[in-house]
Amino acid sequence: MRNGIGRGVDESREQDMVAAGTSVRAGRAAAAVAGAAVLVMMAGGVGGAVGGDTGGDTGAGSNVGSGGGFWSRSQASFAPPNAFIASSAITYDTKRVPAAARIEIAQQSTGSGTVVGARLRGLLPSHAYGMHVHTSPCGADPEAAGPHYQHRADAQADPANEVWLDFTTDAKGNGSAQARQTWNFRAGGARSVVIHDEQGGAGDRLACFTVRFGSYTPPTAHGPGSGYGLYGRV
Ligand SMILES: [Cu+2]
Repeated sequence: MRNGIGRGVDESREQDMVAAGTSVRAGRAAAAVAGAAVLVMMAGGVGGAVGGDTGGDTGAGSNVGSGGGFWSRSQASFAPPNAFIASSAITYDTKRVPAAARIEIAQQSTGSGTVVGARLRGLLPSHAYGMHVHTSPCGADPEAAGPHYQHRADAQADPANEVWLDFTTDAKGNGSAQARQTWNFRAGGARSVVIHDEQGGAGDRLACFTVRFGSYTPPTAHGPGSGYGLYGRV
């Protein structure tokens, strides 16, 4: 990634990745991580830049860089709550979120904030869906996911204080969304995304995907980003 001066976020991210022992190639590198999890580097933000399909039905990968940045990508196919093979993605309404529709959520967190991206396939064509980050993991009961994650608890329910990922599918039933915030998630505070039957922050819950969103940890006194480079103090 050849970013000019002034692209400090990307630069520090790359530094994190190198320091963590992961090779980076133009934002499309997929590196196998222990435990068959897959970490995908995304260039220039999430959303449309999410890398290739890793092939599995369900997959998740994440990484905490030594500079405190956090990456994750999770994907799954939707299944009803009573499916023989349980999924981390549950559909409560198979008419509007068909079983086997796919979802992928990517997150990037740095000292500058958080970007959450979503890609979906196999939904109703040309259909408006609402979607947000919620506080709790999904369950058989749509309410299990709890309320919207809020940056300032009990504050305004709007896209600045929450993570809204409303999207409208194309003619093939595919959709994508991205939300960019200047803040980061509290550790363990954001655990799912819920798809709703309408946009704008309300609506019945059609489906849910359990995602372990990460938080940002500022660099410690001796980590890279605090004056120490790969070859010593810089
Ligand atoms: Cu919601």
